[in-house]
Amino acid sequence: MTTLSTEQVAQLLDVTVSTIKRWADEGMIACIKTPGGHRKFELAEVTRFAEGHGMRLSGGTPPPLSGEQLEQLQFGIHAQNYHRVSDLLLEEALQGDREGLYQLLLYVTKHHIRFATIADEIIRPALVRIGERWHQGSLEISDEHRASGVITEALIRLAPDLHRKASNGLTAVCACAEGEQHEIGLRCMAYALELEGWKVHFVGANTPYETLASFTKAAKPNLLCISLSLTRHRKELLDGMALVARAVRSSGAKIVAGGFRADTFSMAELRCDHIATTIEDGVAYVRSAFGLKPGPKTKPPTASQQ
Ligand code: B12
Repeated sequence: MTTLSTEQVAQLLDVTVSTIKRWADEGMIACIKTPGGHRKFELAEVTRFAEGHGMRLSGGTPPPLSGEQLEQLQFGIHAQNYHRVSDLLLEEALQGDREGLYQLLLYVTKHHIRFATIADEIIRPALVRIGERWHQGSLEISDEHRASGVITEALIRLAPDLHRKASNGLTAVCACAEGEQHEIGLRCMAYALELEGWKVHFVGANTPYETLASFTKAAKPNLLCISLSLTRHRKELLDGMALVARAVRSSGAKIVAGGFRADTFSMAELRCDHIATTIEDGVAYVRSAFGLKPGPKTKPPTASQQ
């Protein structure tokens, strides 16, 4: 059974905490009181109450999920228990449910969860588990392709719904290293930058080093973000990065590398200014390097939410 605090119910129904307390005290919405005197509400009861009173749970229309899954989603969001949300994303991705997956991500973003958190704590863990299952042989390559495909598609559909800050006048180029097809993490970084007001040239997967060098020379970005998950052609990668770095440095730009295996290199080897293991980390570096103001922080869960 999923229980919620008064604050969580207030957030969910988009009313004040004192309104919830009053409704509970008047018996309009059922709750139990803990020995410490705190009201606890069952999510199912809150959902029934909202339906009975023609109210919408905040975050718009919930995605098409079963009652139990919806409870799990709402609990996961309100308790900042994102692995629960990631489990649902994994299920939708494995079913290849494009619409369901998009609706799920849309619903999550409408609950003001930072995009970096969605990428690092919801999307990435789901794909890591897909990778593990594929590695163990319990998932076919076709299932893995379909799952990463629907996630990519959902992200592309989601982009116009994401709230962007006003332009900060800075430009970034985002590209995967030569031979590198893993581009979901890079796409997430590109969106995270756009939300901060950056103009982004998304060059995407498998960008030959020479092309990237000439592209950055012409685009004169302030930042180059490069993503690397494969390490098999190490020498080519390091030579390629040296070529790219020369082009990027000529315009005084910074280079940030990230990706599944990026931290197996040193910054000196990659000729970059920072190696990020998460989007959160990449965004924090970029903010500090370019003197940009941070956005509002996600509140840490209170003891009653854990
Ligand atoms: C989906 C996937 C694919 C898809 C990619 C589709 C696409 N459009 O991106 C496809 C099917 C193409 C694919 C192919 C292959 N894959 Co693959 N793939 C994966 C899988 C399951 C998920 C990757 C992913 O999208 N993760 C989600 C994103 C959000 O996470 P992420 O990439 O780690 O990014 C996060 C951070 O790293 C960071 N980040 C990433 N980039 C950047 C950039 C910047 C600037 C910043 C700041 C941060 C940042 O932020 C992100 C959010 O936290 C992983 C499993 C895993 N454990 O990761 C294997 C995995 C990466 N693949 C692997 C392999 C081996 C392959 C293949 C060689 C398989 C084969 N035999 O053909 C090919 C290689 C293709 C190629 N040339 O690149 C291995 C890599 C092992 C290694 N490095 O030693 C993994 C780990 C699977 C495994 N367990 O063995 N793959």
